[in-house]
Order: sequence, then structure tokens, then C-alpha cells
Amino acid sequence: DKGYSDSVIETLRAKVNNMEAELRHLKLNMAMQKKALVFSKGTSAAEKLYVTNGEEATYEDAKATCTKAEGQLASPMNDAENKAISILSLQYNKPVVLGIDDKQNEGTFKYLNNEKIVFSNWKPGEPNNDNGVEDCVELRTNGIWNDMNCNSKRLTVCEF
Ligand code: 293
Ligand code: CA
Repeated sequence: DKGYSDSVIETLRAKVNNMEAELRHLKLNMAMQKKALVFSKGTSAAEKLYVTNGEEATYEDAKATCTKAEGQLASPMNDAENKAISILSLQYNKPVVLGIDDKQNEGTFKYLNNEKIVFSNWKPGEPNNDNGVEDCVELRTNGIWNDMNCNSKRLTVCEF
């Protein structure tokens, strides 16, 4: 007959039990690591962890820094995430460059994955594409957004 033998079932049962124990251990450990990282130098909102290296860089350089770190340039998708980033901006007293631009189509701001933004926090009167050269976005220490020249250097904040 095609049934599994009792010994095979018993072996699998033991493996699943081990995996469940390891998973519990991993989850506890990850929660601990996250708490420690947030305590030392990050801020978090929901599932995202925001961390800065303290450096000011252009949009392209900041993007490359975050990609190299296997994260991505901070891209707030709701008010809670925007607040988490603004806490770092306040701590360092520097505006932050976001992972959002309208390079492709003036006035249509998109995330790095080319999707249109679903959340914004523009200052009244912004985005104004001042002098026709503002395709990037800075988040000021108060959390408010302004479109700016992509060559301007702002605080690098990555999300993980
Ligand atoms: C213009 C008008 C200002 C505004 C500024 C920024 C530049 O100078 O009121 O603050 O543009 O939008 O990004
Ligand atoms: Ca502007």
C-alpha cells in the first residue's frame, strides 16, 4: 500500500516540532533586535524601520546608499510613516530626501517602483517646480514636504 510508514510520519512530526520551536525563537529574537535598533538610532512605523547614516547626499547618491544597504530610500506611504521619518529629521536638525520624484512626468510624483504616490504632505503652494528644476522631494523637520532640485544634498534616511 502507498501509505507512509509510522517511522516516516514520526520523523516528520519531530522535524515540524523543531521548526516550530526555531520559528518562535526567531520571532522573539527579531522583535528584540528591532527594539534595540529603534532604541539606539532608528524610528519605526508599522512594519518599516527608518535609519539614517547621518550623511547629507543628493537624491541619486542617497538612493544608491540605501540600495547598497539592501534597504531603500525613505518612502512614507501614510502619516505614521511620515512622522517616523520627521523624528529623525528633527533629531539631526536636517531636512530629509525622500524616495519620490516626478522626473518622468512633471507634476506626477512616483515612488522608486514607478507607482504613483498614495500619500503626500505638501506645504501649501508646493510642489511649485521652482525655476522648472524641482523633481525631488525634501521632508522638513516639521514633516512638511517641498519639491526641490535633485542635486540638493539632504539627510539620507533608509527604510528596512
Ligand atoms: C520659491 C517660492 C518660495 C518657496 C520656494 C520653494 C523652493 O522661491 O515661497 O518656498 O520656491 O518652493 O523649492
Ligand atoms: Ca518647491
